[in-house]
Amino acid sequence: MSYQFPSDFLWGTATAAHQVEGNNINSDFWVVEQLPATIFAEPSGDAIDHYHRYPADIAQLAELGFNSYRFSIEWARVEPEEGYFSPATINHYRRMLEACHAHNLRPVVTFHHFTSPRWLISQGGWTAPATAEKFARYCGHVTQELGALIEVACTINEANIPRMVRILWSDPQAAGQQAAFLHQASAAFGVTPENFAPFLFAGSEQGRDVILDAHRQAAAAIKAARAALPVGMTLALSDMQAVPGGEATRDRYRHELQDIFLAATRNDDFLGVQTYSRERFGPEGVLVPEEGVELTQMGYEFWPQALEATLRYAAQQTGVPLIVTENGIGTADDTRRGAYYRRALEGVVNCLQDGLDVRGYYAWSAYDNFEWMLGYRPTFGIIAVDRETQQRTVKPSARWLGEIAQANEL
Ligand code: GCO
Repeated sequence: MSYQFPSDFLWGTATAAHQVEGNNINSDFWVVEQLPATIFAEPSGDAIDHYHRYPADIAQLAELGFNSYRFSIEWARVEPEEGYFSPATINHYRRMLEACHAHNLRPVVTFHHFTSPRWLISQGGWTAPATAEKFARYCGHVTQELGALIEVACTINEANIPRMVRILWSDPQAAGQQAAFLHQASAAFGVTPENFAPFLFAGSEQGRDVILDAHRQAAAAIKAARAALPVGMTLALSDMQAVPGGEATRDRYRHELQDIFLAATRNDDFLGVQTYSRERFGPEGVLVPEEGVELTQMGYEFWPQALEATLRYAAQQTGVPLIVTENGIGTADDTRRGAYYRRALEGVVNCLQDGLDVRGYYAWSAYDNFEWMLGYRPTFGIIAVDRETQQRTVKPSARWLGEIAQANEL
């Protein structure tokens, strides 16, 4: 029994500037990737040279059958020095947006996807309250210049992930390496280790409050520049499950890592839901993956049904329209990627059939790309890239997803 998606359903793939463009040299991540004590497996370098190769890349995504493309505009390129907004960089992203329209790909733009300008970190980064206004100023400028070409605006990618890094993923075994890294990194920006706050390091309650204020101010600045532009944030939402006796613990973690952020989206035009797997909680906290469950390259459980669960939870908690702005799997086996996407999309169909307002689906990622601290090892792309030659190779999962998108039917 096939299912016909709503006629205006958005079908796309997602990328992030730092992970695909290359040579993001004014960003905080570029600096820390080069440190002797870096926690990055390798530097991002040229990435997949999407900054120059986007015309052919965008044409290829359209040819596969997608009708939208989610990408991020890089603040560190737009405003390399505080108060200097580069016209050449704005025109670069204008050309990207025009290329999307030329190929009938509706552009979904993320204004911040983990990386920030170096100068912001030297001023206290994402735990400094003044950052909210500086971020809003950047968002307002970009929207003044490019808003007419943008269809959907995501202010901040995964506003809750710094809290997840701090609360869920801190690794006591890595404390020594992290201390050496923190010492070198904070010195590189002329701040104390306590004031070193790139986005992923702003996991304190203060950082959370600055990030949420930045979202609110940015949304207002975007609306002031272009009232008709739908604005929201995206959140990392795993399906948080409790084993018997773990309910109270799960509720406590879910409140800190999801509910507080979900509540902050209730006046937005949409919420971007980004789901990869589930997390199980016992009375003492998060549990290791369940015995016998297949694992992905990231060590996550192969759990595509998590998407339906998080969509239902987000709908119940926010009441706003939802867009799946990221969903996918790091795997070297593209047949497992295809199986994952089919099951995840079946979950989206279940939600739509129950009347949930889900407006689009974006596979993470269009390309194998720079997976942050893990470097290029994890492969999330539906298109492979040989980084020696920058040759793109479409995987079977890309053709299958593109056909679903073109037919608008599963
Ligand atoms: C994130 C980011 C992406 C990741 C993807 C795979 O959720 O961390 O949005 O940049 O690459 O999720 O981990």
